[in-house]
Formats: sequence, structure tokens, C-alpha cells
Amino acid sequence: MSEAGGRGCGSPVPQRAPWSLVAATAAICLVSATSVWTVGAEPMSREEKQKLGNQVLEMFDHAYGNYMEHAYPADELMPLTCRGRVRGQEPSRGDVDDALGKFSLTLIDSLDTLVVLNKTKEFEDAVRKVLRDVNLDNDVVVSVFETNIRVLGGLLGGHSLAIMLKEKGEYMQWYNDELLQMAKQLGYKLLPAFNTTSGLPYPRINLKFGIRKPEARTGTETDTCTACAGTLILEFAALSRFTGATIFEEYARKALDFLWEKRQRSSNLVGVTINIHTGDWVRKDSGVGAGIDSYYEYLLKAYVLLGDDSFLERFNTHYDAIMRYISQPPLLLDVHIHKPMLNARTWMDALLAFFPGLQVLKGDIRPAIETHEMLYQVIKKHNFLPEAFTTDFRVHWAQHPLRPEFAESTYFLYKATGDPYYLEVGKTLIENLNKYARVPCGFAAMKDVRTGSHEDRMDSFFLAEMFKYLYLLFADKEDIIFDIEDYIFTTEAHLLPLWLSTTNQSISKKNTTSEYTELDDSNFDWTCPNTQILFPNDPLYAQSIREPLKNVVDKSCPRGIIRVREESFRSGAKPPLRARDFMATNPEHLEILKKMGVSLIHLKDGRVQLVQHAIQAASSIDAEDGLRFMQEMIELSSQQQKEQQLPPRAVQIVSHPFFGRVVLTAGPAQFGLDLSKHKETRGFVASSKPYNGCSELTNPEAVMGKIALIQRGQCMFAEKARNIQNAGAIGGIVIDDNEGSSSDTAPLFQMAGDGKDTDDIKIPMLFLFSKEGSIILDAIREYEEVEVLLSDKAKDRAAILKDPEMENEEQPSSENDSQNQSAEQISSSSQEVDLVDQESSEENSLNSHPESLSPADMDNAASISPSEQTSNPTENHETANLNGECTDLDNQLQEQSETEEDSNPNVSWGKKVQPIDSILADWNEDIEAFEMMEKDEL
Ligand code: DMJ
Repeated sequence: MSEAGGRGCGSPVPQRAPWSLVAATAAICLVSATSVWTVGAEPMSREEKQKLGNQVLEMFDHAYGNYMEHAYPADELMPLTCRGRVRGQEPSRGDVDDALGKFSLTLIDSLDTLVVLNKTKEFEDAVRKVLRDVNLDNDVVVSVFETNIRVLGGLLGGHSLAIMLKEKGEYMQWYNDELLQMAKQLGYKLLPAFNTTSGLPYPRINLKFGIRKPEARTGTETDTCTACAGTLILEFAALSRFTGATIFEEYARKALDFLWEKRQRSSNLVGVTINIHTGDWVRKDSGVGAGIDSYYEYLLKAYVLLGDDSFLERFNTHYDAIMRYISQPPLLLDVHIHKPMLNARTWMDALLAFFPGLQVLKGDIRPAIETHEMLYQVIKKHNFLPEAFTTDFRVHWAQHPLRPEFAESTYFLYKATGDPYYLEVGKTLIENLNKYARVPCGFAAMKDVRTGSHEDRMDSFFLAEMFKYLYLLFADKEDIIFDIEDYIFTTEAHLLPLWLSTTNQSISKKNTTSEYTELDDSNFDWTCPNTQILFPNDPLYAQSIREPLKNVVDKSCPRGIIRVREESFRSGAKPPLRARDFMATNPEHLEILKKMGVSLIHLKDGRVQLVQHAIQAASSIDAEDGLRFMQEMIELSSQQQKEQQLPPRAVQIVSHPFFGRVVLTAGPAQFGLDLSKHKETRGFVASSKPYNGCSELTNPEAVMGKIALIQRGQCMFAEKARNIQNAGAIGGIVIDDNEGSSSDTAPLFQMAGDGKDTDDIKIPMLFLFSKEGSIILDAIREYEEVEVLLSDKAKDRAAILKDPEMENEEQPSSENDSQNQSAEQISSSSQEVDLVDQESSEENSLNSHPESLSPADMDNAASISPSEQTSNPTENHETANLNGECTDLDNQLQEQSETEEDSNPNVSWGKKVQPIDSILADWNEDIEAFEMMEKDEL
């Protein structure tokens, strides 16, 4: 540890120091506590740590190697179809694709990871490839935020470590700041985005044509997210200080200054989205996750890197507000910026998992331990952190794109506490990645953590961040070829050297509006995690913080909601009417509605429609209550809609050469055998004749005892089911006749009955979109005998292979057994969409559901069915909690999260062992066929 770090962390309240020293201190403090832990979780031996470190290296090689082999120079790897994701050549995924600029994103994002993982030779090769192949002048519209954190950050991280290596004298001796020149070129390309009166950047820019030109196809946006505008300062200041070109740091500072000016002055919170022209808050909800997260992160880190006190003061002001309103340990719940005592949501998103790590940097470790523990409990339930989960820990959005935030916080908590518990947490993350996300061609994002299905996606941040944090977690100082404490991590985990704080510093003060005020010492409280405060003579202190939270997920209480109510009652005011409590038959409620400017219209079909006219409210406070009520009502009704939908099901191909590794997410049927209640159905597939299954089958002998394949169309699903059942089929798979349809681009499809009694249908029926259906049809063409498993979620491969019928099958053998447990999903169905998309569509839902729309002049409208109100499970939770009881009502969650049996290493492999290479070759042939099919369609 350096002297500066020792000094800073030694004193109970760190003394104010010259800014450059403080900058260094805050970062170095993270390692100060590693020797504190003596009792509690079992210490991990050096050998075990090394073993886990090596496992991380092997996993990185698998991800990076497959990207380089099968995807490069494309931006990302599609790990299921084993090819590159090229923008424009795949169906658009909306905003997520804005990260892809045809600039070999994953390679650039991986550069400094290679050095951290001690792969210096590979780094040297990678840099040469970037310089040789990457073009930053493509006619493509990209996200300014993503391009900044991933590409500019990646180039700067690469440059930072290239000059470090060059100075060491062995590697990179030829390097002459080429990456920095590319970074500068990219920096200039991003600058036109800042051409707004506010100084907030446009969210998107065309790399070739900028914003204004007609060819640019962007520049009409009015809003951006707070994180999008407030996550530039580290990269832009580093670029300025490395090059001496002051303009970048100035622009980034100006954007931050504007956001600071626009903070809600009474709560000191910021909203999620802001109008870049007027500075008005567009979305006034406020949390620490999606849309805001790295704005806060960059204020604190800008102080660390640049030593400018005004950033610390801003961060501390916001942090106080976060801890006052948003933090409800262990939860972090969004609130309204104007009414911060009211929760804006009943769920949390996965991005907030970075926050405990930031709290460590701030030095506020207790709530960091609490939130981290809560998140870990959620992970233990679902193997991964779902994109969003409710306050009572049910899955809200079931995806998980292999986000690194939780690993990041785990690393920082370990650095701060030295508690081996966090090493065990890291070990679990590694195991889950290998067991559930690893596929032969990389690691695939989870499409649904409940079914274990995959998405054909491996985001670049997985390589930039996940492997870095996991490797560093288990590494000792001597395992890394440079001193990590000399660097700060950007939000994408790129490394910027702390010495930049003293380089070209004069430029930072020029042309910035940030007022410089003398800070009182309270601003420096806990700037370092102070071990005397954290562990007051008790090495079990951290464990004692975690202990009460051990069962928080199992025995969940929606605590945030309690707080709102308690606060309201305490102040003597009547609590505002909550959507979930509303009864259309309660006259008192109708009176409150009127006061809030909400009118109620009875529709002919029995539903009631709610419409809000803010100007008809009794006061502006009532109008705001009305707006919140309407927002809650919309959220509630979409939640109810979701709950009425059946979850997706899985079709897993178990025969040679798939052996359970391919899992297709299938749509359920509202009739027939319910696979969530019964054991899976296993059988060989056979096409029915006629293929549409609309009349008595002419080939009953072929489908008898098998799972019949039927084409969608021409008659009701129930009719098809009856026809194949009569022919003796044990199950049915309906394949979409809509050519090219895919669950990647279409929402989950659910087969309805025929409006009559369908109790006579006893067999399970599942639906596959055409793209997924083709996988089975192609497999039949290729292998003739294809066996599948119809179930509610992917089954463990060990269990599948234990089946006596499989005993003689060829089995893959591999050193890495866990790798073989994972199941690949060619594509899958789910109604869940990407977090960003979901947020925007949620916003639109106010205006887009025809049934909830009122005439154009209406401000807000929502429709509900009165009967839905009483069946809302949330209501039950609420009542229980108000009575002070906390019952675990979440049986569904329990069922979903039943951990699958561990793999059985004693599986008796058959005699005809087919080498893994040959299996993969077969697999690749399938993929090629699949690719050809897709190309044809395009
Ligand atoms: C990363 O690209 C960055 O960490 C960003 O700030 C938000 N999260 C993603 C990964 O989840």
C-alpha cells in the first residue's frame, strides 16, 4: 500500500488533503482493509484462489477466443448461432443495437482486460488488429453514451496500459500513441452531439455524418437519460489530459454543470430523462439504477480522478438525498423527485447492483453490505440477477444479459472488508456462469432466468467488466503485472491512470461554470472506508450486518411500501389513495379520484376507464397525486396482464448430437397437459399428415407414441391437438407457418382454446416460431431420429443423460464438466424485452394501448376491469404487512427457483464415445444450415 493510502485511511475522519493526494487516497483506500478479516467465513487458501483465477482465465479464453474466431471483426458474438452480430444484417433489437457501430466493439472493449488477465502477448496482437482493421467513420447511428463508455473508454484503457507496458520495456515497444490518436478521432466525432443550448448531448450520433446533415438520420431527439448525459467526464477529461486538447473535458463538464443546475432543489434528486433543449425533466422518477446509475458514479470518480472538490460536493449532496429517500436498506427503490417520500415503483432493476461498489468508494460500507447481501439472495434463487425484480423478490423482467454489476460490487466489498465470504460469492458466480450460460461457442445471455433459456447474445461488457472483476477478486498483488491501485475504473471497467489528475490540470478550470466553494470537512467523512468505524473491535461486524438479511428473499416483506405508509401516517396526513387499494364501488375512493382530477367512465364491456385531467384537480398536489395514481394503475394493470399470461415452456433436443444443449423456448397452450404441474414429456418427433393437422391423420402409425409436429393455420389449435391425440401422439408441437418468425423479435405466443370445453385434450401442446421450428425440422432431415423433451424449463443435462435410453448414446467428454451441463437456446420466446426498450415502451403505454386511450385532449388514461382489483396478489401482501405480519406468499417463486440437481459426475457414458470435436462439427453444420436459411430470408 502506498504511503498516501495509509495516511488517508488511518485517521477516523480523514483530514482534508491537497486534492491530488485526496484523489489518490480515495482509490487506494479500497485495499486498506484486506487484512482485517480474521474470523467469520472460512479463509480461502492461496491454492483455491489461484484455481478460481485460472478458471476465470479459461472462461475468458472461451469467450474471447470464440469471438475472435467466429465473430471478429463484427461488433459482437452471437454465441448460439456462432457468428458475428452485424448491424443491419440481423433483425433490429431497438435501442440495444445502438451500441453497435461496426467498429469491432468487443475487441476494443476487451483490450485492457487482456492486460489485467496477464495476456500481454494477446494484447499486443489485439492492439495491432484494432489499428489495422477498425474504422470509426461508418455511416451508422450510435449511442453517444455507449460509444463513449465502451469504445472511447476501451481505446483510452488500451492506451493507458500500452504506455505502461512500453515503459516497462518488454512489450509494446513499437507503440506510438496510435490508440490515443484513434480515441481523439472518435472524440471529435462525438462532439457535434453537444451542439445544444443546454450543452447536454443528443443521445445518438451518426459516426460519419454527425447530427445535422440530412444523411445523419438523427438529431430530432428531444430527450436523453441522465446517465447518458452525465457519464462522459472520465473519458473526456482523460482524452483532454492525455492530448492537451481541452475541448473534451470542457464539454463534459458543461453537461454535468447543467444537470447539477437542474436537480430538483428540494429533494436534490434527478429524474431519469431530461429534455436536452429545455432542461425539463421528462421522467421524474429517480433511483440509482437504469437511466441514472453512472451519473452518480462519475461525480464521485471525477473527484477521485480530477481532484475537483465541486464534484465531491455534488456527489455528497446527491448521496445524502439517495440515502434519505431511495435507500430503504436493503432495498433501493425509485421515488418521485418532487415527492421523494413516495415510491415510484414496486420493483428494482439489475443495474443498481453497482451501487454497493460505489458506496465502498464513498466509504459507506454498512448499506453496501446490506444491499449486496439482498442481491445475492436474489441470485441464489434464480442463478442470476433478473433484469428487474419486485420488492417481494419476484421476477419482474426475466432476462439477464450477463451483466457485471454484481461482480463489480463483490470485488469492491472484498477489497474493503477482506471478508472471504465475498470470495465464496465470486465462486458461485463462476459456477453459475459455467453451468447455465456457457455454450460451445461462448457464453449466452439468459433470456429467462426461470426457464434457463438463452438469448443469442454476448454483450461486449461481459468481456470488458465481468472477467476483470472476477479475476481481480481472486488475484493477489503479484498476479497482476502492474499496480491496479494506480488506476481508476470507468463505468465500463476501463482503466485510467490516477496520474492524470496532475497532468494538464489547468485546462479543467477554464470555461467551466462550476463554482468553487470551500468544502467543510463533512464532505470528506468516510471518503475512505475506515476500518475502525466499520469493524469496531469486532471482526464479525460485517457478518452481523449480513446475518439478519439471510432470509430476506424467502421471507420477504415489501418494506418500501411500508415506509411510504408509515411516513404518511406519522405526519398525520391521510395517505394518498394507492392504485392497488382502489375500489370502483367505494364512494370515498370516487371522491378522492374527483379531487385528483380523475374521472371514471363505465365502458359497455363492463370495464371502467380512468381519465385524468390535471386542470380539474383540486390543487396542484392533488393533480400530482392523480398523476402518480394513474402511473401506478398502468403499471398495475400491465403487471396483472403479465400474471394472467402463462410462462414460456421449453423444448429441449436430447438426442445425438444435441444431448440437451439446445433448448428452444416455446409458447404454452391454454389447454392440454400443464407442464408446470406434470413431469416433462419425452419422445421422438414425427411430422403429422396432413401437416396442418386439421383433419384425421393419415399416418397414425408414424405419430403413435411420438410427439407430433403440426403446422399452424387453417383450423383451431384445439382441433389439431384432438386429431394428433386421436392418432396416438403423446404430445404436439405446433410450428408457425409465418416464415421467418422468431422469438427474438416477436412476443411470447400463447395458444388459446376453441372457446369450448377442452378438458378432453390430455396431451401437452407447445408452440414454436418458425425459426425455432426449423431447428427441429433440420435436425430430422439430418439425423432422422430426433428426441425432444417438453417441459416447463430446461432440464439438467446430467439428469437427461441418466435416462436409461440414453446410456448407449455418445457422450461428450470434457475436462470441464460443468460446461457440458449448459443448454443452448437457439432462440427463445418471452414477453420480456430489453430493459431500455421496456422502459420506453412502458412510457409509451400511457398513449399506446387503444383500450386505455381517451380522446386526444386527455392527459392520462387507463382501463381496468373491476374484478381484477380484488384478485391482485399485491393487495394481499399489503394487508399482511400493514397488520405487521410477514408471510411468504411467493410460492410461485419457490417453484421457479428450485435449484436444479447438481451434475452427476458418475454418469455412465456409453461405449460409442464420439469426440467432442465431431459433435461440435455436427453442431456447426446445423448452424451453417441455419445461417443459410436466415440469409435467404434476408
Ligand atoms: C455497462 O455497459 C456499464 O457498466 C454501464 O454503465 C451500465 N451497465 C453496463 C453493463 O450492464
